[in-house]
Amino acid sequence: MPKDLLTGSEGLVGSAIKRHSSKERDLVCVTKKQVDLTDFSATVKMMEDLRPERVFHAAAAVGGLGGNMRHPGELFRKNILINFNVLEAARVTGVKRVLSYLSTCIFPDKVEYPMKETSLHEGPPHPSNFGYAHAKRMIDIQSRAYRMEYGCDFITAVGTNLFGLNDNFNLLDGHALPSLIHKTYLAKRDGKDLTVWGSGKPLREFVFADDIARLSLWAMDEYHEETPLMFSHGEETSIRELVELIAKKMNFQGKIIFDDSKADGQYRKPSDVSKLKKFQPDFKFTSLEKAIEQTTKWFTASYPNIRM
Ligand code: GFB
Repeated sequence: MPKDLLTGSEGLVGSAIKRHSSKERDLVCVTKKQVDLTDFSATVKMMEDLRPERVFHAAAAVGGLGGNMRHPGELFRKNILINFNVLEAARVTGVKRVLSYLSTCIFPDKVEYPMKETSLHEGPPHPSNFGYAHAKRMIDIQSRAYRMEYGCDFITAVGTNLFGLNDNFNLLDGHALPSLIHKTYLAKRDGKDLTVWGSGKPLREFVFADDIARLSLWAMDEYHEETPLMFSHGEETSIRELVELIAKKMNFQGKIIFDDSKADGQYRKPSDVSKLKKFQPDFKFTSLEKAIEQTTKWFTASYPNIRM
């Protein structure tokens, strides 16, 4: 049976790919406890031992707004090493296909909206994402440079604000949606107010990780272009609307406070989804309400055995 390798299999996107992987393929999952992807010799040895035909590269060092602002150096260093090592080890061991993940937060802060895949390098990213964004942009450069010189059929997909099961629910370093689910759970349990960072005005495209997994399996089979592909429905939701939806789904009746002393980060980063629609006109994204319902139910049932 043809073998696929999945990096980051315990993470948000990786665990979703595992849930959706096809029975016709042998999906081998490696976790950071098994292989240190920041170490090239360990990475290439793993690829030589496994000899996968294709790699879903979902491993990354990720922070939300808080984490990114506090650790620009660490996020740059770890992601540059992980990404270079995985793509170079894949190349030298003859892996046919690598699908890697970019993110809308790495796009230029001042760019024509909605953002097109081709505008990735047309200006600096928002300062809050400085280290992470520059490291992640190099996946696009490495994938395209390897395609030019070595004919590597490596592709990249752009995630927006992804969420779902097995997310990082850390209250300081997590992304907005999982951190807010965690905060709402604690505020309800302890009868406290729910404090939200910033004004609540920023807009984000929240996409369910299971939808990214389904699109990833399709792209690995069918997408062969050098330019990244936006994996999003293109619908924006304000942080305020998000919090109200989470509170409703978790039946939180307490007070919701917006703490203006905390950063808003980028105001919005809408993605142009016309290219995905051309390839996948009938793809149905999970509704935000249904996805949040599944995620909050999973969180409440799993707590405290969650990543936090
Ligand atoms: O997902 P997030 O942390 O990062 O969203 P970005 C930040 C937005 O949510 C800001 C508001 O407007 C915050 O003010 N927010 C409100 C909160 N309450 C909270 C909270 O409790 N925690 C957090 N984290 N935010 C991310 C990048 O940028 O975009 C990631 O940091 C990733 O690396 C992701 O690429 C796609 O959306 O600003």
